[in-house]
Amino acid sequence: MKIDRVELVRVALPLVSPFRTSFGIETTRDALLVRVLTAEAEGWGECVAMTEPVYSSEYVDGCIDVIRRFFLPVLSAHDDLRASGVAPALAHLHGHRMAKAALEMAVLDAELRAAGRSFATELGGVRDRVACGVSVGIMDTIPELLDAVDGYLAEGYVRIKLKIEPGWDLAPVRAVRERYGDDLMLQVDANTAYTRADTALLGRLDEFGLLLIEQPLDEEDLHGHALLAAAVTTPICLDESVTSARSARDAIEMGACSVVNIKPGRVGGYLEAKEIHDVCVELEVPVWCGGMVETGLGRAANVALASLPGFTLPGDTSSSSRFFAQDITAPLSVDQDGHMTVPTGPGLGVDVLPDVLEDLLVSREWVG
Ligand code: SMG
Ligand code: MG
Repeated sequence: MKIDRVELVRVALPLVSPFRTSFGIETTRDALLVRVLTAEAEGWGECVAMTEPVYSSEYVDGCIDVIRRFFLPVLSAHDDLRASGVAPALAHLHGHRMAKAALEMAVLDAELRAAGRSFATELGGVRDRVACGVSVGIMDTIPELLDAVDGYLAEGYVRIKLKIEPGWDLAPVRAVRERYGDDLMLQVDANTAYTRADTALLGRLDEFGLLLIEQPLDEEDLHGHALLAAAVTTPICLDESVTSARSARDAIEMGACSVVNIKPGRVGGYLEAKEIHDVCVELEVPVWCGGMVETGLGRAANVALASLPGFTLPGDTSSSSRFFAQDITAPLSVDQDGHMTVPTGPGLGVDVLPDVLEDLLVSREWVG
């Protein structure tokens, strides 16, 4: 394929309720979409960067700049570009994985739409439905948290993830365990909010039988995670620290984690995400699909990825309605039994609703 034109589309999706994590409170999803036009088909990608560099070093304005200034000129010069060629073509340009992932996703979508193949088929999916969990933000009070969890369980979610931070960890976990019992699949995510000095505190979570503790320490502190993993019984899962198949292998081999959260955006795209999956299957480490408050585009692709065989834990693959009153695609929804159907149509298998896009539009520009 040859890229004819690329449009960067920025939309603002109001969240149904504020989403608080250890790094901040989000009330709107500032989403950057990449639309690639080729002679054969149009493809859409979604960039998971946030407005500010608070989850990782990337941020939306930076992604727009690096795409426009450096990545597109390289890709547009290729007369026969395939999705598998995007990462190699950009490999000499360091970092910026979220920006690269968005471009690769759009090229892959165009390629698969042209070929009439779905993301799930292309990536190697083996399930037509995936089990879904939900990520629950930090709340002001325990009753407020329990109300939220009540609601999500009533919707069918099979696993609850509580966002934690110092001062909001043992008490919410204890309260949820007491209310719903030991059978509830429960895990926590600290988004790097703790340090090695918190080992004893994090060890007190052991009594609650959590599935995992996600990214308790700094993203660069792999050794610290290995020390922590040796000191506590709850499995340690890495999110922010895992940026490639190589870093996943290293983290696992040094004992820094025994579970991996795979987010395509964080690692440079769905093809690298599949590589990480393959490494984890080889090393017998369970994986699950993370979420970055994606629109229906990223959500559809994540569900496709989660249909691969190594995804043995429920993902943060919640319904569009978990975050948005109005998604930019037809809403993706979890069934009453907590599963989501994997899209089967060509490419992402979902389409942007032009009128909604127009309503939520912040800016759109042709960049190549
Ligand atoms: O999309 O369901 C979702 C969000 C899941 O908690 C979630 N994501 O660190 O795993 C994580 C966070 C990062 C995004 S917070 C705005
Ligand atoms: Mg996380």
